[in-house]
Amino acid sequence: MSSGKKTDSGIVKRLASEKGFELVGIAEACRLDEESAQLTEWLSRGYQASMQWMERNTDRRADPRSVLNGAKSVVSLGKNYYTQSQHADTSAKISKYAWGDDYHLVLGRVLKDLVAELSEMFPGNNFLWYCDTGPVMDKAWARRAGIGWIGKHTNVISRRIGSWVFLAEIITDLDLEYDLPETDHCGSCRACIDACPTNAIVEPYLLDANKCISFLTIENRDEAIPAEFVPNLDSWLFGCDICQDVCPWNRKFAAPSGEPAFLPREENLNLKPQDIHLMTREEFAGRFRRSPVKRTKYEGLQRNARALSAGSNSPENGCHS
Ligand code: B12
Ligand code: SF4
Ligand code: SF4
Repeated sequence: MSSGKKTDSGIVKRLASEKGFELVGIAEACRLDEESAQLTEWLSRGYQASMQWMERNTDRRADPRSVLNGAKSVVSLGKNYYTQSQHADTSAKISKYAWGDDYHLVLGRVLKDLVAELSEMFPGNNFLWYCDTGPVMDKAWARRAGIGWIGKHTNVISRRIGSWVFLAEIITDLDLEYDLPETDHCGSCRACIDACPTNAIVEPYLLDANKCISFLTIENRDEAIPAEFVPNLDSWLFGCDICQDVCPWNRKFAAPSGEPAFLPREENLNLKPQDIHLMTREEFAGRFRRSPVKRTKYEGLQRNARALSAGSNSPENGCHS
């Protein structure tokens, strides 16, 4: 436990909300005992698939004090990225988080400014920001800091704005007042589990990345999507939003983001696999400049488009020739 006089967290929260973060909460920087045991269990089951980077730095992931010596507080931040746009009916689908500019770039700029202002305000203290940019468990901190709970689909849901939010943190040795963790509000619902076309949510709160379309189309580096999943891609070309689309908390509480950089690039809402087949490397680089889609690389997007074309001709989709 920390000792001495705590700093009023209101100042930090006000500054973060002025910078556009809709959700701000603060947790004690301590060891994530329960969550790191769950991470170990998740890894031991092989649910990280080929994301070997998830196996590294587990000690640092477990304790922010190993990232910043003397850390006292973790400021958890949430940024809404929801927009009301829809894919065209026949479009190959890109998930919402990738419709506009890459959040690592957009939020990285804001976080850098925020940390600079905090450092000026509290010259004797240190501040480190993360936004899926290092060995930090973004969702665990969001729950502990009270900004949302981890739903059965394993994404963080805010009671106020749902789950279409990016998460970030500032780790600091400033001793701030802490918030209470958020409690679970999934209840008996299992809409996400039932809607997942590949049964990737193997148990409530437990996701097997090997089966998740988001992994298969983004992080996966294999030359082909495994045949068993091809008929079930449900037109997803990059990422997947199904488990969040069906969540009652999003249906009721999602509200448009005020961040113009997250608005969809028009062409991302109406793409055909044929457009991808015909796309050159140069066109790919130009079209997806500053976009998260770059993560899967040219080869990955081509592979995904091939799988969608193959899937639309598979027997499961009614083509019994
Ligand atoms: C690896 C990763 C992935 C992997 C694995 C996903 C996963 N569930 O872990 C893949 C590639 C599949 C993925 C997909 C997506 N991701 Co991702 N991903 C991450 C990353 C880098 C690490 C997550 C992690 O630590 N996983 C390890 C396991 C152990 O954690 P977990 O599933 O969250 O498990 C927790 C609980 O479920 C629970 N738990 C685990 N096991 C058990 C067992 C029992 C019995 C119980 C009760 C509880 C329990 O405890 C765990 C620890 O708290 C984070 C960024 C970061 N640095 O944190 C982004 C992050 C989670 N991703 C994000 C996003 C946006 C997505 C996608 C929506 C993108 C898309 N549209 O395609 C999808 C969502 C898919 C889904 N249903 O989760 C956001 C989520 C924002 C939010 N509101 O929660 C994050 C936080 C990035 C960010 N900074 O904004 N992602
Ligand atoms: S992102 Fe898609 S494939 Fe992954 S768990 Fe959610 S619904 Fe299933
Ligand atoms: S769909 Fe239902 S079970 Fe799944 S995360 Fe949302 S509220 Fe929880």
